[in-house]
Amino acid sequence: MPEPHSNGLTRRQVLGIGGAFGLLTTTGLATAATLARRPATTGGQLRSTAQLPPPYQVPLPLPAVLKPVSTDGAADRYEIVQRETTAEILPGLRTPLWTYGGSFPGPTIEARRGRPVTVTHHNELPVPTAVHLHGGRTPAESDGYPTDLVLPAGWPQAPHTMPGMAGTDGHGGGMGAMTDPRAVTTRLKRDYTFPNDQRPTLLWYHDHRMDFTAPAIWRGLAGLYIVRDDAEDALGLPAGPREIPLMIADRAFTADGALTYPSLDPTLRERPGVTEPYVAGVLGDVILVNGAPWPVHETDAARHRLRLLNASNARHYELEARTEDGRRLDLVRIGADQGLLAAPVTHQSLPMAPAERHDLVVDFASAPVGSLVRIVNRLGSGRTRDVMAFRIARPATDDSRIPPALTTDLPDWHREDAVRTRDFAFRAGRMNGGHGWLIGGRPFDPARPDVTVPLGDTEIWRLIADVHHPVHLHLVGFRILTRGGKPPLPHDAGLKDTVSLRPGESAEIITRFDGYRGRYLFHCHNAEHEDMGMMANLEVV
Ligand SMILES: [Cu+2]
Repeated sequence: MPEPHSNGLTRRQVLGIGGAFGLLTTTGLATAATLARRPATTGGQLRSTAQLPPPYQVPLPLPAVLKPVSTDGAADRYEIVQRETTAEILPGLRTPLWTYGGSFPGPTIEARRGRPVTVTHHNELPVPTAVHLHGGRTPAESDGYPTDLVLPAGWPQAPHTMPGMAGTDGHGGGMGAMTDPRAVTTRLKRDYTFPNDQRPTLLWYHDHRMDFTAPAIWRGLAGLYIVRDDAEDALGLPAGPREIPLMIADRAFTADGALTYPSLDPTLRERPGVTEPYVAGVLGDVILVNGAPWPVHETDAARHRLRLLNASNARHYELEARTEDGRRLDLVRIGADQGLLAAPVTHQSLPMAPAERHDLVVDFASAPVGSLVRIVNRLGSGRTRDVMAFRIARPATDDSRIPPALTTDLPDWHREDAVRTRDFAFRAGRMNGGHGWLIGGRPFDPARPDVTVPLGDTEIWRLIADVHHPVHLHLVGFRILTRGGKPPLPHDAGLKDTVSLRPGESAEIITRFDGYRGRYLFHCHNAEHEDMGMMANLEVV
């Protein structure tokens, strides 16, 4: 990792950025021509052999809200059993899944700001797991560090050695034998406590096991988590049945309905990584929303609050809402990854990288009753252009509103507040003789300190990418200061926890490292990149 250095553009910083670009041209992965094309996505697409349904036939499922097992005292307690099951995703076929509580997506947890939640996760899956609440301001012991594993019954106890880490080689191979003396493993179950001392927003929980996060999420280990507070409730935004969470994820299916994924070791026990065509990311050819293929949702001709999450491993979207007569409805963005914007921003289309969230209000009042409003992905082709549709079933009264001022509690960090600046290059490289994805030239090593920050310090991080890399910081939200050396784009507004770097692009972000001391992470949220090394330690001291 580069040494921290004082603020201001030094000669060394300029050379550091230049060096990153210099290396791009030698990897062969991101030549000048590739960068000029700005490929819409990064990864290889699997092809389903299952019979796929036509679009807009399957009803949109709404994930069940989990009931607490107790609400006594100062916290709400929940239980989730991680277990294998099957579900009907494609009509007439059963799909084996790994689930939180028997469904994909897992059950939604509804939390109130400032009221702690404890979730006891029971691992009945055949492999170790770790649960991370993405976007959570979470104490380190509950943050789901990738070696803080919950071991299933019968898994050999080896607290200081990563299971299956030894003897990997070749393309997409693992990180070689490594140990993590700080790992805190548990057997069968673990309590995760979330203080919810944070701005209200849509979070998501997902598996974060070392080396195997991507296939575990692909098999179904993802669920929604919503933090609310009184101030947001009082805004008069569309609510109740007109507030709809939408978890978008692509998958691919074999003829018998099973998920397909190009793991080198399909048991996910020994050897991490994917086969060569997919090392840049795994894309599916079926778009699921809340676990259903190209679903349709019948609703009122009124304003709706759509709470979008891109839970795909590697697929990027650029979303539009189109009426049957070819109009694009306004996407009024009211919130980012980390909660409400200061004021709404109207978009015609919105890009969405893996793990990003958008909080939108869309008004269906102008769509004729009986017509469809389609949500389409401008970056898709063929069937991956379709995402889902709303069928406008009935006229309706609408007393919702979009206040011109949404919140005043956004952090107000300025460049001059930063006590240091750090540079990180996210790019392809060699790892254990195979293909890897590196931060600052190095693959992830849980035992190596990468970034150490005193609690309360404000820093600017300068990030640069070769191909698409959605960069995510645990613990903190940040603001985007610049993108490609220019002011941020309209969709960069608000408090973020994931910034989508486009091919060849740099960005500057600013954050204050407050909350909790301990061991956290930052990483690429292309899940395949993450599994193949693109992760680093962030220690708050
Ligand atoms: Cu990446």
